[in-house]
Amino acid sequence: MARPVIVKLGGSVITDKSKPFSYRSDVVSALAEEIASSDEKALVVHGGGSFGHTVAQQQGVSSDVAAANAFAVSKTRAAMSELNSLLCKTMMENKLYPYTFSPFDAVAKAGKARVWQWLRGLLKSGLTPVTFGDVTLRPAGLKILSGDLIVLELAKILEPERCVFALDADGVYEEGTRVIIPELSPSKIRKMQVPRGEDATGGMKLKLEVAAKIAALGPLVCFVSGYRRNEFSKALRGLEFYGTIVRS
Ligand code: IP8
Repeated sequence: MARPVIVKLGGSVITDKSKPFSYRSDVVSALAEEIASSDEKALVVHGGGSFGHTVAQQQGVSSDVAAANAFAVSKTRAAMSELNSLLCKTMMENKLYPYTFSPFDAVAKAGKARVWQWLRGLLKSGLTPVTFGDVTLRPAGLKILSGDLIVLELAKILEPERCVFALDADGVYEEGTRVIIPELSPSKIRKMQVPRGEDATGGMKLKLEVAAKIAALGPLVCFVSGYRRNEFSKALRGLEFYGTIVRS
């Protein structure tokens, strides 16, 4: 089997972050259609958008701050499950057959070789493994694990061909401008000053840190607009696209 592609569908692409619980079925539909019509074996990780992040903020839980009580954890996870089931429904309408797995940390503990074999089996069966940012138990309590970090963990296990991040921007911009940086290296990223953003996780700063680590392992990382389906499709298929590519 060819090496898979990991696709991260950003929360601000698949939802409208300015309105709580607003799912963008038209955008997800277009992206799902592109994945289904490509020959790529894709795994999908999605973010929290106006579902997970809205509740996380209300409940005061983040990737730094542990949940104060069990209610906050269940409430945040319920919002993520709700978004996940909407996304899975849209995928199926576009002939993409999702297999959601969660929580990621339990899976990861099964060991790299077994997870690789398991995910490969799902892909071979024509399924699209799907997972999402979650609330996970860490030594310091129940905190949010961003979908971006899940992409990194999956990249370590699967050694994908590339990781494609569908964003609500055209790629990575030169500081303070709308000028796209076509190519970045891990060392260039380490020298960049990027604000953290207001998410319960790490925003663009975290995405770039993750991209630098993935590219250092070998796979290419593509940052592309999730609203430009043709550019997304090209990035997915390994063709030249409008956006930012990260390679070491
Ligand atoms: O949007 C956040 O995932 P991300 C997940 O990928 C939750 O950072 C639970 C808000």
